[in-house]
Amino acid sequence: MQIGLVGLQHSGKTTLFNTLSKNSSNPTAVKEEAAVEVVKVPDERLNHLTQIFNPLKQVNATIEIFDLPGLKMSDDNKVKITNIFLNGVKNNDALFYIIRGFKDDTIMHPMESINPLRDIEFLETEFLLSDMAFLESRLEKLKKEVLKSKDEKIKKEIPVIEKCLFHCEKELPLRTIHLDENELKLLSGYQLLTIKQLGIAINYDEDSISTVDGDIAQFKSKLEKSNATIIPFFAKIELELCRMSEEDQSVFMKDYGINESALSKILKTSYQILGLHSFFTVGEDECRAWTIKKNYTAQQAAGVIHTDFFNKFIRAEAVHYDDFVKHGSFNKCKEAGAWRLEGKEYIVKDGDILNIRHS
Ligand SMILES: Nc1nc2c(ncn2[C@@H]2O[C@H](COP(=O)(O)OP(=O)(O)OP(=O)(O)O)[C@@H](O)[C@H]2O)c(=O)[nH]1
Ligand SMILES: [Mg+2]
Repeated sequence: MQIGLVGLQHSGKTTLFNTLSKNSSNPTAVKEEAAVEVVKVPDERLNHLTQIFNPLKQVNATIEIFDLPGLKMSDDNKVKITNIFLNGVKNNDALFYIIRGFKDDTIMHPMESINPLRDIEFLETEFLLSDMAFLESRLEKLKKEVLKSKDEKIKKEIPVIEKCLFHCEKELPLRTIHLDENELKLLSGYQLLTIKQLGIAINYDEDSISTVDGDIAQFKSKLEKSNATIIPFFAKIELELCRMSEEDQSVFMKDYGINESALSKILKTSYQILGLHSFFTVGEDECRAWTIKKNYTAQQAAGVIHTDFFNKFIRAEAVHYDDFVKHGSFNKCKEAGAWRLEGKEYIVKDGDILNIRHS
């Protein structure tokens, strides 16, 4: 899973990125290309399973986080969406707008004042215009090609592009359009921005902690049509805290009145907007968390572990984590009727512990 941090210049993307990667020394230098870091997804349930099974290793799920260079303004008050930027986010599954909420006169804001709602709406509009420009030029090209070529793919693509354009013309982002699997496949190679799932993270300073919740509630009601999740975070405070031990960190966060770290919020939101959840495998070698789509069947989940498990799937032995913790062992789960044998169509639940039987 790939997540891209995008936004106007100096909103705190790199500061956030450094807290996520627990790297407090990376200078927040201006870069032309995206920096990437593979982040372990913290998982209390997995930690607990590791304590019980005492395996050789614990393998957490991971997520790749991309720190994109800030978007600059052009002279006509538009944002410059460069090819470097588009290439940087091309394979991202979801984007997070990193929006400036902190006040600091020594750090310039490209629009010269602090107004998170304006910045969010500005990015939404600019990204939508970028998508429309792309779709329009693509459509024009396809309409020319279709006259010369008998390629069925071109014929199929035209109505999909038209459908997307029609949606954008209503000022709606492509993430809110319904596309079937074939339509999505046709669009998958393109550099569309609003088709990606969206989280919005607003970077506040210490002085705003007590008023943040009210702000966020207000933004949520104004941004309903964006279909995005909005979270506040405190990059500068957290960057200072990430040098401390985890214990000290949580004490200081409580002192500040911050009840959850930016990393935790970003990860939870990513799972939520991408419709993902986790299942576990356990054993003497390793205890491991796997990330899958919420609608995955047991056979598809088995395929995430190994393609052979998909092809040679017989059954999945399943116990839910909560049942396992309640009863204490697989044998006790069997006695209590909490141990199940599931077929390939079974929809895996968040927190299932699976053992795949295969031929
Ligand atoms: N006062 C204050 N400064 C902050 C906060 N968050 C980030 N900064 C500072 O703002 C400046 C820009 O932060 P960066 O994290 O580099 O911002 P960025 O979005 O990566 O910037 P670009 O990559 O140039 O777009 C740095 O000097 C940070 O130390 C904050 O919450 N409060
Ligand atoms: Mg940066």
